[in-house]
Amino acid sequence: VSDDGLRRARVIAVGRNSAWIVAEDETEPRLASLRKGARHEMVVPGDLVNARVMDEDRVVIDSVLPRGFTLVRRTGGGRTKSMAANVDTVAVVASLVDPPLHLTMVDQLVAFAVQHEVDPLLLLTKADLAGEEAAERIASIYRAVDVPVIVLQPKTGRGIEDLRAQIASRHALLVGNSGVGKSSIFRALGGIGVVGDLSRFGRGRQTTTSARLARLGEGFLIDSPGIGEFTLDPMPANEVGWLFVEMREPATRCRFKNCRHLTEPGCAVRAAVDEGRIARSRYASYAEIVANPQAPYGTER
Ligand SMILES: Nc1nc2c(ncn2[C@@H]2O[C@H](COP(=O)(O)OP(=O)(O)O)[C@@H](O)[C@H]2O)c(=O)[nH]1
Ligand SMILES: [Mg+2]
Ligand SMILES: [Zn+2]
Repeated sequence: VSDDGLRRARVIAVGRNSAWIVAEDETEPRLASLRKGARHEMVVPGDLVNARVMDEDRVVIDSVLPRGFTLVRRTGGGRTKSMAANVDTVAVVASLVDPPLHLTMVDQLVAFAVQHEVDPLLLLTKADLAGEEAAERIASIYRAVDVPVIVLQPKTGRGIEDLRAQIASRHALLVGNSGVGKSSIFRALGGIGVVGDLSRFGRGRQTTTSARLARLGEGFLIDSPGIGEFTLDPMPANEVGWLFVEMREPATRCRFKNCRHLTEPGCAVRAAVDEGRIARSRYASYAEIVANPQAPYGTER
C-alpha cells in the first residue's frame, strides 16, 4: 500500500458496477466498485488499476493504467468494446476431433496474432481421441513456422506443466471454438472458472459479463468468451501474405512484384508449396483468407 492508500491490482473479472481485482501483493480476489461517475466500461480483464482500500471490505477502483495490446469487439454501428487488456500472447486452442479441426481457423488466428505483434501459441487437445500420429502431423506444421505447440489433455494433466512454463510471465488469451477445451485448460491451470467460485470472496451476487483471468506468477491467462473478436480486417493479398511468415522470403522471388500467389505465372510461393517447403494446408488457408479475410472460419455458421 502506498502513502496515499492506493495499491496496484489486476482486474480478473468485470461485472456491472464492480470488478474482481487481485492486488499485486495478494492472491485472493477482492470485489471492488468503480469510482462514482465512472463508465462501467472503464475496466476489462487484464487491466492494471490503482485501487483505494476504504475499509476492510470496501475497495474502489480509482484509475486504470495505460494499456498495451487490447482485444476489441466490433459492435453494431461501428462501435467497439474492449474485451481484454495488456495481452502479449494468443493461445489458440484447437481440438484434433470433436469438434473437428478447422485449420483455416487456426491459421486465421495465428495471422491475427502476427498482425497485432503478439505471440501465437497452439494448444492441441483430444489427442487421446484422434491418435498421437494426428497430433504430431499437425504439430509439425506449426513448429515449422515457429509457433510453439503443446499437446494437452487437461483431465490427465498432460502438457499442463509445459503450458504453465510457457506462459509463466506472459499475458495470454485462450481462444478457440466452443468445445475445444479452453475452460478445461483454464481450470487445470488453477484458474477460477465460474462466478460461483468468485462469490465466496465477497458479498452479494455479481454477474460476470466478460472474460475471466487466472494469475500465474507474473503472468496471466484469460479464458476468452468468444472468437468473433479475432477476425482480420479487410486487407490486400500482399498484406495477408505477410502474416504467413513462411511466405515472406519466397514472395520476394515471384516473377511479378504484385503477385498474389494465386494464378500468376512464375510464382515462387506456389513453387515452395509444390516442393513441400510450405504446408499445403497453410497455403490453402492463405488463399481462403485472401478471398475473404473476415469470414468467421470454423465457427458454427
Ligand atoms: N477426451 C478429451 N476430452 C477433452 C479434452 N480436452 C477437453 N475435453 C472435453 O471437451 C469438452 C469441452 O471442454 P471445455 O473445456 O468446456 O471447452 P470450451 O468450450 O473450449 O471451454 C469437455 O467435456 C472436456 O472434458 C481432451 O484432451 N481429451
Ligand atoms: Mg468454455
Ligand atoms: Zn507469388
